[in-house]
Amino acid sequence: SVRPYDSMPGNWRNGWINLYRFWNSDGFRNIHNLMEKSFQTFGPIYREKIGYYESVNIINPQDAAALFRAEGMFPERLKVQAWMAYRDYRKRKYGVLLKSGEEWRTNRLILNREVLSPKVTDNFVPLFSEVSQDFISRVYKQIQKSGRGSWTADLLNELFRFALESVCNVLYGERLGLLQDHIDPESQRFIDSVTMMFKTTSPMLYIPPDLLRRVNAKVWREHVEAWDVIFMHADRCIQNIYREFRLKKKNEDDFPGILSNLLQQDQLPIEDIKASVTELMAGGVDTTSTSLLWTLYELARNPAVQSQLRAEIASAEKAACGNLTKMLKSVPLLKAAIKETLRLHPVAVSLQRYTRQDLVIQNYLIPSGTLVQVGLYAMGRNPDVFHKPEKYDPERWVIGDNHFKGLGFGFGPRQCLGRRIAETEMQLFLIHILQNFKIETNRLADVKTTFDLILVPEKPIILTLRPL
Ligand code: HEM
Ligand code: 2DC
Repeated sequence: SVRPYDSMPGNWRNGWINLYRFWNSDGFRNIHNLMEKSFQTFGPIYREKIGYYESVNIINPQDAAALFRAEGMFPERLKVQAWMAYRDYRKRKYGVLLKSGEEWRTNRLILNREVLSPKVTDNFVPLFSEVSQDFISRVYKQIQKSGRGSWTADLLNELFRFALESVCNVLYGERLGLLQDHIDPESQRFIDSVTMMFKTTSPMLYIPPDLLRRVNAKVWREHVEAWDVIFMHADRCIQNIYREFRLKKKNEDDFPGILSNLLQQDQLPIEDIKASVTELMAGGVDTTSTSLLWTLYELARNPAVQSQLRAEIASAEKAACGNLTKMLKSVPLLKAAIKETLRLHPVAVSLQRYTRQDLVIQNYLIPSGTLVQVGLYAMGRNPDVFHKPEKYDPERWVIGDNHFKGLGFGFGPRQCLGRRIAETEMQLFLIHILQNFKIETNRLADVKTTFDLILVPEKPIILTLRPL
């Protein structure tokens, strides 16, 4: 028979004691490890309450499938209060990231057509390829400057610049020039602000932002300042395109960019378009760059995988006669490598949904309206789910049963809107890098992970790029 909700294991009876314990175990930067430990202690399902924040946590792919099967037409994930508080405070509209209900759905369906559908993503290929090639040229320049025949560096900020240049190229159909020697200080300020925005969000998951605002706390002020820079810079980019669009200055043959297409469609109010395009621009920086850094790091530690990928790319290039769009259809191992990176190093520590009906998982009754989290980081490292989880082995995605295991971008109608942008951008970057350089590192020991709202490397990763 089905077990009642209150018999579920876990520490959920006193949220305030738990918040205190959480604080003492550096929980704000450590959620991923605490979740992994809780699954070890309580098994594949546990209930938890930290401060006000109550959730049921699951780890099995089958259980995730049950959760998503019941998500309905208007799935909702955990609302990040700090992000909503900023927009309320500055009287700005929510974009698709923060909207809910019918309004979310109509906005999302219109955006899907220009951002996510296979029909448009082929248009992104030459744009990402062009930016990747500029990155490659920049690496060769740095190699020359070093005088050592190779370039050794912490590539994180370089990848931030690559990612912002890439996402702006597809959003606005324009280059910012971030891969030149001299970078516009405003763009660097945008990049730093996105990182700061994420960093200052995590404490506010547990302490209500409205309270922090009333006491004028430093994290709230820094958070507001970061979003102010993000919105100001995005507004400027959007205004430029809007002006050009009304003057019809664009060449008809070129892909005009996502923003122009949305304006052309004329199906969303301009304020809604601005809100979501700003989210796409901010969402396009730290996510793909961090995932690419982790991938380069894993490839440096696994030279055999690196050679395999290089061979796959070479034969795909030959078969496609250099046509990149065609080539992307015959690099299964490269795509598997990106999945494998997101298994060990997901951007999101968990996926969440509010249940909209009573649900039975692991034979426990979960009442409608409960926040259920899929422990993505814990799942990726669980030996019951993945054989030899510590091994970076892209091939595991090509063979075997992967039902509800590759959830790095979420699932269903509320999955990552930037998914195709991210995937295409990362695939092209890796193709160009692998065609030009050997990736090496001295750091063979595991680099740990820190939670700064998104999961990031705990310390700088130093890599060497050496021409083949
Ligand atoms: C949502 C992961 C890159 C924009 C999400 C979610 C995940 C995720 C897990 C929640 C999905 C769910 O609840 O089912 C990732 C990963 C990325 C990435 C792993 C790169 C490796 C991007 C990029 C953009 C972006 C490049 C923008 C260009 C968004 C937006 C949402 C979202 C707007 C909210 C969608 C909605 O609520 O309707 N992402 N993301 N992401 N992501 Fe990404
Ligand atoms: C963070 O407990 C941990 O893609 C919380 O590009 C639950 C939670 C809720 C929403 C998640 C967030 C976590 C991690 C970062 C995500 C976010 C939804 C979208 C966002 C996964 C897991 C991200 C990085 C977007 C950000 C877009 C932007 C404009 C800030």
